[in-house]
Amino acid sequence: MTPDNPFGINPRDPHGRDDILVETNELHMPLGKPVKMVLRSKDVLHDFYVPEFRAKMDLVPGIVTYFWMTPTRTGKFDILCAELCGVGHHEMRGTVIVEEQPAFDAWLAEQMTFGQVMAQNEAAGAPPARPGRRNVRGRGTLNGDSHLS
Ligand SMILES: [Cu+2]
Repeated sequence: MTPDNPFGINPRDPHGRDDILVETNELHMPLGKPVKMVLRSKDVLHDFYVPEFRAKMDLVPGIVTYFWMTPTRTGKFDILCAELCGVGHHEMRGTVIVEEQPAFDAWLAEQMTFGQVMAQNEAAGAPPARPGRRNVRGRGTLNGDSHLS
């Protein structure tokens, strides 16, 4: 994981090419489908918290933490950091969007795979693993499960 490869995906691994990269603070979830939140921190202790979910989990540097949930109603929900993590703590906000499967599928179809990002960057002479402007909205990968990193 580097500034030029924020997801830490090995560009030489063909199995990573179909990973869908979502670099945003907007987290989409399909209604009624179980989601595994896989959480990592690159710097200090944080805490992923969505009050309406009645669930939160620490993000601990060097450890992968997780929890499972199944969204039961559609809507937009605030994501908060529930750990006083530093001077940027008040800016650590995001949004969960729980939507019906067709809306989720349409959103997912707009996201680029790692292979597409590498091809786009190669054509532009940019670092191969760096998501382009189209996807620069936050952090996370989605490939079956949802991940925040
Ligand atoms: Cu914080």
